[in-house]
Amino acid sequence: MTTVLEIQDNCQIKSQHDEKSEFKKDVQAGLSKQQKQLTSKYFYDARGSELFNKITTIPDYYLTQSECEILHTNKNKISEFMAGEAFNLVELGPGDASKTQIIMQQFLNDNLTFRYTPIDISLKSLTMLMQRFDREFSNINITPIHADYLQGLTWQSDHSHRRNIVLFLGSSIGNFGPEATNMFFKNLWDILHQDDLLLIGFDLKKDISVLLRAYNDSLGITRDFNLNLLLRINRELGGNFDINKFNHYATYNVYTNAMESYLLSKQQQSVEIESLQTKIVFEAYEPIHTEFSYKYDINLIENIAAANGFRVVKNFKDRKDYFINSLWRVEK
Ligand code: AVI
Repeated sequence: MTTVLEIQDNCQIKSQHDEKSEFKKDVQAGLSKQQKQLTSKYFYDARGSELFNKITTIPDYYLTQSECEILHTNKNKISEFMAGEAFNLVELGPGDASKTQIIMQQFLNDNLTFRYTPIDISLKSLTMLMQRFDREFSNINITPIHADYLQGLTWQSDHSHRRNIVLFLGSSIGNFGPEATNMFFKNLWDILHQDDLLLIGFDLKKDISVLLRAYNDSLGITRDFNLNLLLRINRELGGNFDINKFNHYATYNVYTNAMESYLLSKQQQSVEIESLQTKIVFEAYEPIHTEFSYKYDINLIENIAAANGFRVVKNFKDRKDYFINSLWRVEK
C-alpha cells in the first residue's frame, strides 16, 4: 500500500484541534457580522464531500460533464505537450481523481514516464484515493502528499527536477475572490519552475438560466449541500439550527459575474451555539452568505494569466462553450 507523505514543516498541517478552533473562530466572526456569512471552505466535511460528489453527477450541474468532455476530446493533445521527458503530474485537491484518470490513461497509452503527486489537506480523502489506485492503477508511481496546496507543491518542487504539470480542475478557482485568486497564482508562479505547466478549469459566463439551474438543482442536492453547513455547526459546535427553518437561495450577480449562495432564515428566530456560548438572532428572511462561484470569459482568463507570469498555451472548450480547461506555461 502506498504511504502518504506528511509535510509538517512549520507545523502548517493543522491538527484536528487547530481545525476545530479555526472553525469556531470563523463561525463566531461570520455570524456576528451585520451581513452574516460562513466560508464555503467549511462545506467539505465527510457529508459535505459526499453531497458534492453527488452534485457532480447530476445533469443540472453541467460543469463536471463539460470538463469531462473537454478532457476526453483533448487528452491526446495534452499528452503530446508532455512527450519526450519524464515529468510529475501534480494535482491540487484530487477528490476521487475521476477526471484525472482520463488524462492519466492517455499518458499510459502513450508510454509516457510520470509520477502522480496528489496533494490534499484531507488525509481521509487521500487515503481513500490511494486505496483505489492501489487496486486499479498499481502500475503508476504515486507520491500522495498530505499538506496544503502551496506547501505540498513547494516540497515537490524542491525534491524533483522533473518538469511539472499541475492540475487544478473543476473550477475550484471560482470559489476564491479576485484578490485571493491573484495571490494564489503569484504563489504558484514563485514555487514552479520555468516551463512548468498548469492545467486549470474555469467555468464560463453563460445564459443565466443555465447557471441558476446548476446551483438550484431539481433534486435538491445543492440545497442539502448548503444546509449541511448548519448541520456541521450543530455536530461540531453544539448548535441547535433547525434546517427546516432555513431556505437555500442561489442567485447570479451580473456585475461581479458570480453565482452567490445564501441560507435564508424563514422566520424570526434565535439559535444557540453551545461551544461559542452565543445566541444568534435572525430576522425573518435574513441571509447568511455561504459561497461565491465566479464565472469567467477568455479575456479575463488571459489577463489573469499574464498578470501573474503565465502564458496561455492553449484553451480547450467543450462544444457548448460552457467551460474551459486552460493550459498555462510558467514564464520566468
Ligand atoms: C467546488 N466548486 C467549484 C463548486 C462550485 O461550483 O462553485 C461548489 C458548488 N457549490 C454549489 N454547487 C457546487
